[in-house]
Amino acid sequence: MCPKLDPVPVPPGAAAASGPPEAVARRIVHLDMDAFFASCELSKYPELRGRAMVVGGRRAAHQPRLREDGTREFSLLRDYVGRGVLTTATYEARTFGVHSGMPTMKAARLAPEAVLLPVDFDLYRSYSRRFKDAVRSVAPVVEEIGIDEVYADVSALDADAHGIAVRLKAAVREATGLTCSVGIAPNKLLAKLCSDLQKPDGITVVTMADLPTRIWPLPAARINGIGPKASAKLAELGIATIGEVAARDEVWLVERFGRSYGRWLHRVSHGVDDRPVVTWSEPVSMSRETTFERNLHAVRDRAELGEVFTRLCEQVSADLQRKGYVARTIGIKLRFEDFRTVTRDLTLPEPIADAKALRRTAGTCLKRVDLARTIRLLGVRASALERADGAVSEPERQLAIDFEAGPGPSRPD
Ligand code: DCP
Ligand code: MG
Repeated sequence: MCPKLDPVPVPPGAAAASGPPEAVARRIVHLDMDAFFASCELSKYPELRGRAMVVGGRRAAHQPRLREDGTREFSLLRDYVGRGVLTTATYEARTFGVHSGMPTMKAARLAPEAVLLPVDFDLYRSYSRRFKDAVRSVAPVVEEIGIDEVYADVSALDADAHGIAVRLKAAVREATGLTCSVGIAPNKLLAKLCSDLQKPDGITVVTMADLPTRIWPLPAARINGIGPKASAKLAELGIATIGEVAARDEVWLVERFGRSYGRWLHRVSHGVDDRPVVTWSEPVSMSRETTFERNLHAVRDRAELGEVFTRLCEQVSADLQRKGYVARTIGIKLRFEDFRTVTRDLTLPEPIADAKALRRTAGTCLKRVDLARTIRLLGVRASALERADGAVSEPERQLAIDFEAGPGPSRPD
């Protein structure tokens, strides 16, 4: 394990959260694991190294089979039939145009010889814990933002940015055997943008002086918070890159995107972001959803639908209990055969986490939906979370999403 770097003296309390006065330059890391689920799988099946491989679905039929001679037989994408989507792909598979979120059948047309593996979330969670602990062994302030990424505030470390990145990568590699990509910049926004610039196994250090050359040429949609709606509107206005957003003045953006989002666009396009790195944040909601192999009908497939519904409630309940939360609002999400999506929720007088209570409440929500059409997707969500030990949860800090959060499909967790 890498030794901790000696921090330079900091005022009391400064290590709990970053965000020193603006005059003090900060140094923020964004670290993101490379092809995370696929890389975890490679540690189980090292013979697949160098081969195109994708991860998706849960089918037992796609588990590798041990042959008599001790070698393993893997499923290939070309044999896949179904409606699943990929969680990720190795960089070898990406050369065929395959990527996260792509329907598996489409990926099969692009890379028929690629190996297909089912997901193994327990394995990914265990690697996630290990790499995050490794980052904490080097950096004093770490914020977990997803299963395979973290921010760290390394302003207090007495070493150059590149040296810190090398140490972080070495610690992660030693703990997991996996590679990651690191961006170091004066704030979270720029760190996240630049960790992606030299993937995989990259180190990218960006300063404010690099904004015109490194950041402005990037597509505006690369900024976390510029989603499909805002991108489409920017495109209508003839704006494709971050630099083209930055070239417009604030008033022009506010006139077209509203006060809050317009101002935010102006700030982020100039690389401004004062959000601190927080060591811990409360989740807003917990949800589970599933897309069926074939569309199910509320009456004709009642038993199967009921089983899946109960399992989703049990999973949400287990998630809540494992993480120590109770929820006051329980909701459901349905996507019909025509891709129309509806949600319903119910807020209870007392918070719950128990699977049976969750199932009962979600069932009440389901009764409020017209179930004439067949269903593609079913989801269950618990929100208005409170800590089971009585502490009140705070909304998670978010980037400005006012513009995106308007009418339209609900945002994923
Ligand atoms: N993931 C998923 N569905 C998606 C996107 C991602 O299930 N649509 C999962 C699988 C990924 C993990 O989250 O391995 C991390 O997501 P990333 O976007 O960081 O993608 P990768 O780590 O796979 O690749 P990269 O090297 O581009 O970071
Ligand atoms: Mg990743």
